[in-house]
Amino acid sequence: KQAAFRTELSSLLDLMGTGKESLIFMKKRLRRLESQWLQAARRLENKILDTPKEQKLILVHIGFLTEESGDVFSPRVLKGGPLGEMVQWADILAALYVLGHSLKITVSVKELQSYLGVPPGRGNCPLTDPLPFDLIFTDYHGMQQMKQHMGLSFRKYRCRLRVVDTFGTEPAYNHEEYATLHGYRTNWGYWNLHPKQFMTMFPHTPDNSFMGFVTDELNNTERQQVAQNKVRNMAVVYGKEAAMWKLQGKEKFLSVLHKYMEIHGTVYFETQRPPEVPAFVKNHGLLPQQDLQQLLKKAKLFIGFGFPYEGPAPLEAVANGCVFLQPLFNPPHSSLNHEFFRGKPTSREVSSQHPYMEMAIGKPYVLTVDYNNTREFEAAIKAILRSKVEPYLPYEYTSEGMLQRLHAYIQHQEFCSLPFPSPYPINGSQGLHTPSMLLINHTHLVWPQNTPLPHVWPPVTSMQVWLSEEGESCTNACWERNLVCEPSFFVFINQQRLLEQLGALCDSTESVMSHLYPAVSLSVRECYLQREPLLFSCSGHSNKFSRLCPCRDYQPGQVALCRECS
Ligand code: U2F
Repeated sequence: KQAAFRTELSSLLDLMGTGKESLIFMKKRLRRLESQWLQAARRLENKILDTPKEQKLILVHIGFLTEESGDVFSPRVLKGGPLGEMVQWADILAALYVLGHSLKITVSVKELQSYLGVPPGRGNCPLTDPLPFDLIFTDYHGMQQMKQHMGLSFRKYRCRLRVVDTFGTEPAYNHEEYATLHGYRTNWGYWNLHPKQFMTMFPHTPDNSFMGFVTDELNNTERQQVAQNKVRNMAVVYGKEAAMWKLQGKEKFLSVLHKYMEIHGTVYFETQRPPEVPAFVKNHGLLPQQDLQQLLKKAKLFIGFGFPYEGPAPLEAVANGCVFLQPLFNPPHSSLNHEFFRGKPTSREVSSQHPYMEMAIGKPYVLTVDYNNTREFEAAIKAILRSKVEPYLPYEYTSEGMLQRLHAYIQHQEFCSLPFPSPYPINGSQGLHTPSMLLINHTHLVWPQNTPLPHVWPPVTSMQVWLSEEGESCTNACWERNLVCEPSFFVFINQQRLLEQLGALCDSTESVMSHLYPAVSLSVRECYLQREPLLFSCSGHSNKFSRLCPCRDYQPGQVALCRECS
């Protein structure tokens, strides 16, 4: 059946259930952004007239909101607790619905069981085949619940899962046996999914799929109003919970800031002003999203104290014409050295409060400075007072951008036809005597004759192959060339001949299970190929190796899609 893009969101609200504060927050957001979603759908529809639009049956099971997982989020919605995940789930629901798919939504294990066909009271009964959904969007909590309640069929159907995972899961942590043997075991990882089944809030690692969320878009009238009403010396502090204001040395830089600007906050409080918030700060209390947007439209500066990491608010601030000022982390924070990231299935190094803002957006919208250096901090404030910036929002965070990306994933990403999790046809040197050649930019891609090319998306024609510097990851090697690492292409390039074409000398070549391979150790002329496809990793790096990297091009403002992807 064809998916027809929808022209209303109100029936979605009826599918969502009631009661929880989190659901109320999400529904309010959906109502507020309804016309933005619908307009975006019309625009996208006109752009992709010729692409396939198969309607999918989709189950959305939001595990972190279930009572069975403790639901610690709902009671904190009105108290300054995390809202980023709710923002994202509301937007995922909107996008799936507007794209015309058939949805079932659950926030309880009981409903989950009924949708999966498990009779009540028979917790671990294997599900009756076939699974009545093409796709299941869930999170780590939800996945755990499904594993418990689906019995054996969980393994069979896990290729249909899409796991919304804020900070991401790197391949080394995802592969159960490898993670256990090599110290990558965490609270979350080791599910042996295809790493692209994990979908992140920001494009953290190309090993996962970038899901994202959306931000309010300004029309021309609103842009003009923003230009007219900006208060040059007004700053809003990022942090809706008093604890976020506890940063060491905060008094010093707040007083510097106060010399130049009027400081506003949106910190939750019950009866009294929280002691962490200095008296000269005008605290509005936690605001409804819409009112926060209005405040940001007036403010010139949105300033972060280092926590929360990587939330939606800085993007909203810049979209409303603020400059975002944030602390640089030196050394970077990661699961190896910071409590917040400990136990998360990634070793990503977080170089500032919000690396996406720092690297994908940057100056003049985002300034990242060392807050311990008062001179640098003060210089940044002065520069902001002088600067003139327009509201800015990358395409990938607009409703159209999110619809485009999710549409492409739903129509093209396919993890069930891969042997799961056993290997794709991996060829060491044995296939190279009768190769067929494909010319990909500067390299010859070799694939043994009579072996079908595995189905991949994005199309392999967007590929360029490079050798990284020693110690460098493929993520960085590609990024330096204004390209993105594309893990789906590793399967094509896992070949000694390609390493040699790029200048590696291979006195020996071994095929090994490691998230660092394919790679070469240049000094000892040892080449290594990958034996386990689930371990192909853009993020892996080690000082000993130059990595063989599959890069691809991308659309400006939409890093998830190659230039010819739709
Ligand atoms: C992030 O979670 P947070 O909820 O702390 O992220 P924020 O960037 O602070 O904001 C989330 C939303 O809260 C809204 C604002 C944002 O869309 O419009 N809001 C509001 O409605 N009223 C206010 O007064 C202030 C903000 C991240 F998203 C999570 O994934 C992480 O777990 C968490 C910790 O790093 O940070």
